[in-house]
Amino acid sequence: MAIKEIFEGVLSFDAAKVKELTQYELDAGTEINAILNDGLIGALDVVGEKFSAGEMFVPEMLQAAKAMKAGLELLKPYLSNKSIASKGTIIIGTVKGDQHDIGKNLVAMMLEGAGFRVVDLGVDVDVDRFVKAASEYNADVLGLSALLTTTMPVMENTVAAIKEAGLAVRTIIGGAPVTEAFADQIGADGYSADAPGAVELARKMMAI
Ligand code: B1M
Repeated sequence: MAIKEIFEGVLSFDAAKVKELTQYELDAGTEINAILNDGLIGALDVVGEKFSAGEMFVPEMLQAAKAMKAGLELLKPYLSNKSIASKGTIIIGTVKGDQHDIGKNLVAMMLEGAGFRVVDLGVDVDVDRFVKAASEYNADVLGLSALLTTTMPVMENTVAAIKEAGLAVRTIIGGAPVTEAFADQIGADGYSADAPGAVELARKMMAI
C-alpha cells in the first residue's frame, strides 16, 4: 500500500510522485475512498494545520494543492460518469472572493457520478451569475461552496437573491467553515459537510 507515500507526496509537493502512486493504487484495486480520504484529503488537512501554526505559507499551500490535484485528476473517471442520463440539473460554484476549488470540484464530480447534470461556474462567482445561471439552466439545485469565513456572507446574499428572484431552485451549501446552523440561519435548503452528503441531499431534494 502506497497511501502513506501519497500523503507524504502531497506534503512534500511532489506532484509526479503523487500521480505515479495514485495510479499504482488504482491498478492494485485499492478502494477509491481510501486513496481520496487517507491519502489526498488527509494530507491537505495537515497542510491547513501547518498553515494555521505558521509552519507553512501560501506558496507551499498552493504547491500542496497542485500535488493533490495531480492525484485527484486520476480519480475523476471513478467519481464521475457523464454517460448516465441526467437526473436533474445542478449549478455549482465557489462564491465571490474565494478561490478554493478542490472541495467544490469533488462535490461536482460525485454529483456527476450520481447521474446529475452539473454546470460548474468555477470560483469567485458573484450573486448575479448564480441567479442568472439558475434561471438560464432551469436548475433544480444550486450548490454554493465557501472555504473562507470572510466569504460566507456571499452565501447568505445568494440565497436571498434566489428567493427574491422567485426561482424554484433549492440551495445546498458547504465548505470547511460552513455549518448546519449557518445554513438554517440564512435559509438555505440544505447543508452537507462532505461530497457524498451533498449527493444524498440532492437525491432527497429531487426525490430520487
Ligand atoms: Co486556503 N485557507 N487560503 N488556500 N486553504 C484554508 C481554507 C484555511 C482553513 C487554512 C488555515 O488557516 N488553516 C484558511 C481559511 C481560514 C478561514 O477563513 N476560516 C485559508 C486561508 C486563510 C487562505 C488565504 C486567505 C491565505 C492568504 O492568502 N493569506 C487564501 C485565500 C485565497 C482566496 O480564496 N481568495 C488561501 C489560498 C489558498 C490556496 C490558493 C493556496 C489553496 C487553494 C487551491 C485550490 O483550491 N485550488 C489553499 C488551500 C489548499 C487550503 C487548505 C490547506 C485546503 C483546502 C482544501 O482543498 N481541502 C485549507 C485548509 C483546510 O481546509 N484544511 C485552506 C480539501 C478539500 C477536499 O476539502 O474544500 O473542505 P474542502 O471540501 C470538502 C468539504 O468542505 C465539503 O466537501 C468537500 C469534500 O468532501 N464541501 C462541500 C466543500 N464545498 C462544498 C459544497 C457543498 C457541499 C459540501 O454543497 C454545494
